Amino acid sequence: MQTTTPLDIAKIREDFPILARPYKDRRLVYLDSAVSGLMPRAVNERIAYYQAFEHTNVHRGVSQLSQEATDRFEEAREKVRSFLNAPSNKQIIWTRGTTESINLVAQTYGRQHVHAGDEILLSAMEHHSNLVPWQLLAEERGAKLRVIPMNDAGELLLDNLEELITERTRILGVTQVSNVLGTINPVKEIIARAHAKGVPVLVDGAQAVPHMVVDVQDLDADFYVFSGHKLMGPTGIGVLYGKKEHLDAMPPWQGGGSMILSVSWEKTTFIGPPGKFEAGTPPIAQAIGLGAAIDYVRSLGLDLIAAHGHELLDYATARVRQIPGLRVIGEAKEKASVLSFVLEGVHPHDVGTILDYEGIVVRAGHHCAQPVMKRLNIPATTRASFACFNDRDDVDALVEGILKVKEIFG
Ligand code: C6P
Repeated sequence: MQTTTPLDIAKIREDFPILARPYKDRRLVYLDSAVSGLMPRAVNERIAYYQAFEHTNVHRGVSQLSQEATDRFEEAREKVRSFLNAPSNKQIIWTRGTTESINLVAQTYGRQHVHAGDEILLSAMEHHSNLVPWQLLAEERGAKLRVIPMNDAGELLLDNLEELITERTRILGVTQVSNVLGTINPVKEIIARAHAKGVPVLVDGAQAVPHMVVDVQDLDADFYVFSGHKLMGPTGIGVLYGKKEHLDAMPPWQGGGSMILSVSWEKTTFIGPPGKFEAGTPPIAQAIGLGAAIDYVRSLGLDLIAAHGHELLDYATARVRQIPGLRVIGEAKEKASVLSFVLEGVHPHDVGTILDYEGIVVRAGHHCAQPVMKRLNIPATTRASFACFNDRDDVDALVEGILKVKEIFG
């Protein structure tokens, strides 16, 4: 059954070859886009074309081939710049993913600014990627992590934010969308309030970019990070956006080729951003693939994708709520299309495994957010996440699958 949003879901589904493959002798019901988006044919084809006809190294050669590869690579950077509405493509740094982007900031900006007794403020719903790098830094520096708490619905408690931001706070890290709860955090407001106290903010956009239009200038984010594979691009590519004044002042992270002005045994000098942070041969095909993914989502329209996701989330939430013994985890007023739940008497891993027998791919576990599990006093959840190619049939299959799980577990 189609949704009522203007996206032509049947046509969109044809863009994803994987949806046509048999899975457990059934129609593949992919409800795990929050772990990794499926790649549309256009992205696969763009990568294959690059590999077959355009590939060599970038920023190194005098050949036309090398210039062409460099042009395609830099065009992809420009697509990311425009996607985030960053002021300059010099502020777009390629990384391997969200995790690497955050580690880069922690180990450069963080090491420059965080010293003994300082504080790093994070939200209670951070993915391990926006927690562990800061914890490593805090341990190294003798600094302390502080936490913005959340309520049982999975909403950040921001009333006392100004008290949590002290004169020792050196950076605030917050996810725009929680990968477990689906909560959309008011990052623009958080950034304004942090800035009022002179504290820069890193926004983890890993789960936001597939669901909403992001404008880093409007947000006034100091750093914004995301992964290509969550946006229907390939794995192995991610993005770090940073404000110019931060990137200019930060030291390089890794050393090597392509990031230097001059090297001697005595001293090395470096080029400016983004090259300063891109030592070695970059993930060229992956960057070009991410550019193609951005073209794809923009051709559908991010606002239409968001509206479709909301409609499916509302439909799915209403349907699963009718299942006795099922509890939705994450009931924030503002949510992206992520639906976590627990089923009384059945471990989420068992739920996920049985759903998989039925051809329904979901994620089960702590979702790399153990502090969230601890806060909500649950070991894990089962999580369904929706994308532009999902329809109500997928949700209905999920509901039938859950009923089957209940049948098996009595
Ligand atoms: N979340 C999920 O199933 P990487 O692995 O670097 O591409 O992304 C890490 C990451 C960072 N922040 C958020 C909010 C995320 O959701 C993720 C990845 C996946 O929820 C895998 S654990």
